[in-house]
Amino acid sequence: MTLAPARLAPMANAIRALSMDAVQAANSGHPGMPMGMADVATVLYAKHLKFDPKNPQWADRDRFVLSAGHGSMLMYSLLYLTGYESPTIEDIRNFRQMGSPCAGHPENFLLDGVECTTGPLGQGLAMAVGMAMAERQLNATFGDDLVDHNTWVIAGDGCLMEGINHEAIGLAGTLGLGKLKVLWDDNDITIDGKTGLSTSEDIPARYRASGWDVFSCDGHDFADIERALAEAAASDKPSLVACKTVIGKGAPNKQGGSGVHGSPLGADEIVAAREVLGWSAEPFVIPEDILADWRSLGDKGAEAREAWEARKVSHPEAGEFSRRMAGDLPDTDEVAKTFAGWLEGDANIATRKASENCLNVLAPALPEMIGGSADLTGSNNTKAKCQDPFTAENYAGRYVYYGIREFGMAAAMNGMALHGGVIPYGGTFLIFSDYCRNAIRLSALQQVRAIYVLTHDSIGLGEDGPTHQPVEQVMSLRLIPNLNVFRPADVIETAECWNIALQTQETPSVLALTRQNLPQLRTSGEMLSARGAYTLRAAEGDRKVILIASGSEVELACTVRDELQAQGIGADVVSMPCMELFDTQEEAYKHEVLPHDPSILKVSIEAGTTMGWERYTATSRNGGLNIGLDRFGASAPAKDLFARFGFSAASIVPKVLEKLSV
Ligand SMILES: Cc1ncc(C[n+]2csc(CCOP(=O)(O)OP(=O)(O)O)c2C)c(N)n1
Ligand SMILES: [Mg+2]
Repeated sequence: MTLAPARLAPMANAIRALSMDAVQAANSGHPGMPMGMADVATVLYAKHLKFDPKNPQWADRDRFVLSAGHGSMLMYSLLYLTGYESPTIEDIRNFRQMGSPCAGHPENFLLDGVECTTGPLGQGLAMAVGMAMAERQLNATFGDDLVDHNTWVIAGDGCLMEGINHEAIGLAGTLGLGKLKVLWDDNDITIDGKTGLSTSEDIPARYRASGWDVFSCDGHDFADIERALAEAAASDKPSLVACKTVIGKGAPNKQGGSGVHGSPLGADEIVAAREVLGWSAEPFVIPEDILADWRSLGDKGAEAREAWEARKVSHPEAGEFSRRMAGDLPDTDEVAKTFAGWLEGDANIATRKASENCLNVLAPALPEMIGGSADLTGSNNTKAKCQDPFTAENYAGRYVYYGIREFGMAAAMNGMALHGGVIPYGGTFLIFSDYCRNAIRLSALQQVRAIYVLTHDSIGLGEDGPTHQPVEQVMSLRLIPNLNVFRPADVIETAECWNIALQTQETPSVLALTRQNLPQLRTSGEMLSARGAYTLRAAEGDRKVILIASGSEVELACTVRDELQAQGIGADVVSMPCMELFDTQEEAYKHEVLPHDPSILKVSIEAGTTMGWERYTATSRNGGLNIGLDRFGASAPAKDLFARFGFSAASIVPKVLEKLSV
């Protein structure tokens, strides 16, 4: 069924009415963007978007990303109008209230039809790049019959102004992601006023220079919108459609100004808008004929989905495709056997190298793993031998050269993970986690399995000096909820941490890995890292001290222990590769590893910020001891730095003895 322009106008006005009424009821929210982009969104849903509201998780649906997340009422209106089970009209009435899935900004974990969480400007579009990458990768693997869909984005001036936009479109252009289509709400307005206050950029020229096609239209002329969207859809390049719009279109006295960006219109202006729009229905009531037109779009999607189901039935790889899309891991018995065999070894290697060894076992067994690095492949050791580059010429490749685009990489990884069917991991130096921190935060908030391989994890990287030496990064990443931060101590823990990261579907992981070699400390035990912390060396005789360490400092803790034992002082070494996992253990286990026994001295050792370690050491003799680094490092060989900053048995043992003596 094709809807004539005369039918589209009232459909768009339904979005406007819901948006202004919901924002008014909540006395908070952003009416300007949904009202301005209502016409464009209506054409997109009516003429292009492939979706089935009754099967929101259908694998071959088009992905739609509202990158301008503040316009969340546009998203909620579209989902309700097209007939998704959720949100209901009641949910929309409760926009922004406790318990409503119609949250302030769209949250992927609250609504099926929301592909990703948006609101931090720029990241939605950058995640869409990842979705389009996953689509092409799976298409190259499973063919057009199973995977062939577009990724559509609505983005505002803010999304295009953010620095991450440069990274995202550069990557998309280079990779030739022709199925990515961005509709730009070109309204010349941001919060502070006219865009001209802060930018004079020629955006179409920038996109063209990055390998994109650029189209434009009058965003309030249905025929013109249709033409531009059809041109974009037909292009084999990633495409930008500049949609010239009026923010708050339909609010006669307020449209076109920054005042409608993020404030309710007010009762009088809503009356005036109803007049202009010819909208006489009560708030939250959509006239039946208009709702029927919207719902008919959903029915059209059902046909496309059924045709796809029919193709899938006869597809030889259907089972494997379903497994990958469900996010289930394949049989990994062989991997487990290989890793178990390493216990027999004596590997004196950096954990970044250990991670590479893991990848050379994991990547062949898990074809869904898509690796990459932000131009540090040889340093992050992220490329497995079996992986070919993922390029415009070879979408079957499984290794992405992200370039020096940490933020763009992390956002793309989120998009890939959200798309499903692939497990993204990507590397950079740990110090540059700050460049992509908000995307790591969004991995955690969105509950996706993205795995960050962050190497050169302390002053142990040596000569590059304090600009490159993480001090506060490991602890500050631990502050992010629902993020597992792993700092393995040797090859065995590295393999265990990789395993856990892959098995944890709804929590992203950081692997903080060393540049410098570390001896193998473990020759027995199975998946001990899954407990977060465990007793690696038990005290001989009376236990007086517990040394708790992570990563490269576990070796040092073992040396300190041996010296204490030589003086007749019983000491445990607890290796703590993951605080978050330890904190979730049952009390009895936690008490066994770190007893609340004031007669025992607990000492933490980690070459980074000490703040945060007190919670494991404070319940101990004389308040415990925290060995760490609360200042910037320096340029020197690693061994000199460790000695200079007190990471030696010679420095630590006397401190322990002193604490024991008082
Ligand atoms: C990274 C980030 N910085 C700042 C904000 C706060 N903010 C929300 S919307 C907005 C203005 C965006 O302008 P535009 O995209 O043109 O939206 P419009 O006003 O046209 O709806 C700002 C600064 C944000 N959400 N994310
Ligand atoms: Mg704007």
